[in-house]
Amino acid sequence: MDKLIITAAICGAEVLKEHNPAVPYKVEEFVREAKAAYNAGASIIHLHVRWDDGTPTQDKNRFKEVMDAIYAEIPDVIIQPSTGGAVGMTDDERLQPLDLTPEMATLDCGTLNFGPVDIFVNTEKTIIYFAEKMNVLGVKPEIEVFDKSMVDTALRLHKKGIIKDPMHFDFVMGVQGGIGGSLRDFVFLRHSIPANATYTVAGIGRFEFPLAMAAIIDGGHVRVGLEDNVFISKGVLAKSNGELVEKVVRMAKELGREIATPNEAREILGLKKK
Ligand code: KMH
Ligand code: ZN
Repeated sequence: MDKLIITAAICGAEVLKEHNPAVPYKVEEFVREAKAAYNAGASIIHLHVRWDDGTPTQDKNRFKEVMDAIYAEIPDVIIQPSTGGAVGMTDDERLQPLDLTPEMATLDCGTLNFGPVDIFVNTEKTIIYFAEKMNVLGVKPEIEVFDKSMVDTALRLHKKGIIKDPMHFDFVMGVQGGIGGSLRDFVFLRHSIPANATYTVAGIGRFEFPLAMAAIIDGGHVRVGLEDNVFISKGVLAKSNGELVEKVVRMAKELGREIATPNEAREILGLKKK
């Protein structure tokens, strides 16, 4: 079984300091949270950025500022910018971090209700536009699926050569409007991807740690972080992204699964060594 790749989704676009004061807004807070996650065992930082007042942005200069500051402290970490951004942003607004040619970026593979009032729009035209830009720039997509239909969309685009091998999926499970977070749903997604594909699982809210456990056992990979869940245990706020990663590392240790370094993660995912 491969070593375990832990991704830390340190910020997100929806969660606020009101939900957990450790959510980063300022550059130094991004560095603090990325470093805490990395020191605990994360090899990938899934990154959204904000302005100092907390407003989410896809501004490429802000991404550059935050990424440069993170790399200055932890040069070997893998930074995976979001191209999902926040609900309501235009395609070209969302695509800006690709101009920095990151090693990886997210590729959201379908539209869904996102909470009680919002819709996260990803038409097939948008998905193809994003995927083709990633191909031209040599950016590896992490295929974000919030439901089984999105796996099917990705597989169809893979068949057409638009999404390339080896595919790497992120099962985002438990969003209100997407697939649930049960073990049955996890097994359904897990068995819907090709044998040569890799996956990570991002359980939202209370699903974060049970699904992490399932993926550790199954040979998959795990995403945790304040974007997905602000609690370390029921009713207890996590002190940092690092604390969430530490919990996954403890779980993996109990189950005998070793943790991947960033370069080991690069090897598993087919990225170039840094
Ligand atoms: N903020 C969500 C609307 C991604 O990072 O690619 C989209 C999202 C997915 O978080
Ligand atoms: Zn995200």
